Amino acid sequence: MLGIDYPIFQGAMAQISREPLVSAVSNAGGLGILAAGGRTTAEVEAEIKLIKQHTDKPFAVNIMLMDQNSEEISELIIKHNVPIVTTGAGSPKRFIGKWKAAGIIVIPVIPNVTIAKKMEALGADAVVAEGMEAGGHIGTLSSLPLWPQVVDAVSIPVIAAGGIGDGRGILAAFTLGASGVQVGTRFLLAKECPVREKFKQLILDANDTATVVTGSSHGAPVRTIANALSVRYTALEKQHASDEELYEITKGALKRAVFDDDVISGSVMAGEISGMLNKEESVSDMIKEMFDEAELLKNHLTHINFHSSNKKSQ
Ligand code: TUI
Repeated sequence: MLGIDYPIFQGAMAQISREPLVSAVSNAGGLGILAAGGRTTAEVEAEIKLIKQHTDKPFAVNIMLMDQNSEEISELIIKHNVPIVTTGAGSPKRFIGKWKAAGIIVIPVIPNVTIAKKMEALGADAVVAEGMEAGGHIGTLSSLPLWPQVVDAVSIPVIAAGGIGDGRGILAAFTLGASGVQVGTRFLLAKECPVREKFKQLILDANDTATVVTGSSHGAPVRTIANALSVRYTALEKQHASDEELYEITKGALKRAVFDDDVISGSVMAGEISGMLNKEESVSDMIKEMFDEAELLKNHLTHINFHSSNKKSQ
């Protein structure tokens, strides 16, 4: 359906998923996705042109629907014949008609069954079902119960996201009925990923409990690596601080972490799988390693006999 070699999307990470990460993933046979979130329309246009210079393989643009310029970005996608669009943090209802008319494949990211069904009814070609193990802005359901419930509820393909970082995760997702996977956090450790060294080091150093969710009291939960910013934010939430006070400390926080090496008062968005990730490598090595592992594991699983323990006890 998408013309890619491996059934893997590189999750759109705001500020981070840009050239060269996007073209590296597409050139390696996955689907590179440019994150338009938090960027000006002119910047996104320049990135699309740059990606086209670096790859002739399919790539996608992700629209963060809470952004002010999402209407402009929606037009840009048509203007530049971007073949695939993914959406996050809202409903793409107002754009789907014109994208479909232009022959664009539309794949919304969704956090639950109700929204998945709504997207299917609107004409979405597939959905990315993202569990709250993921980094960044999240829903409330975990991947293990979310994926099969979405698979059962819709007839379009489901791409599993949230908590996948190796071949075991890929096989688990396919076992639960997914047709593909979306991986974000592991790509933070790609050599081609433009985040600064301290950000990468925080992911390398993270253990299983290193991430925290803030913002739930305001209906906008975000998962990050715990740091001074998250501690401060949580304390303010407990004191029922105003939206203005909370906004004041998070303003520009993602850019501070990604580009200024400020991982203390910056927002280090990353998923729960951070604790398992321990090496920096090229995008192509990463993708090959994950699918080699999934293939090996798939063959190994055929040797398991789930009935053998019953037989022994009879
Ligand atoms: O969008 C994401 N993850 C993100 S966006 C982002 S940018 C950001 N920057 C600064 C502060 C906060 C965020 C970082 N991470 N994931 C996809 C996703 N979409 N998760 C949840 C949803 C979602 C939620 C509600 C999708 C649809 C929806 O409602 C649709 C409807 O019909 O109401």
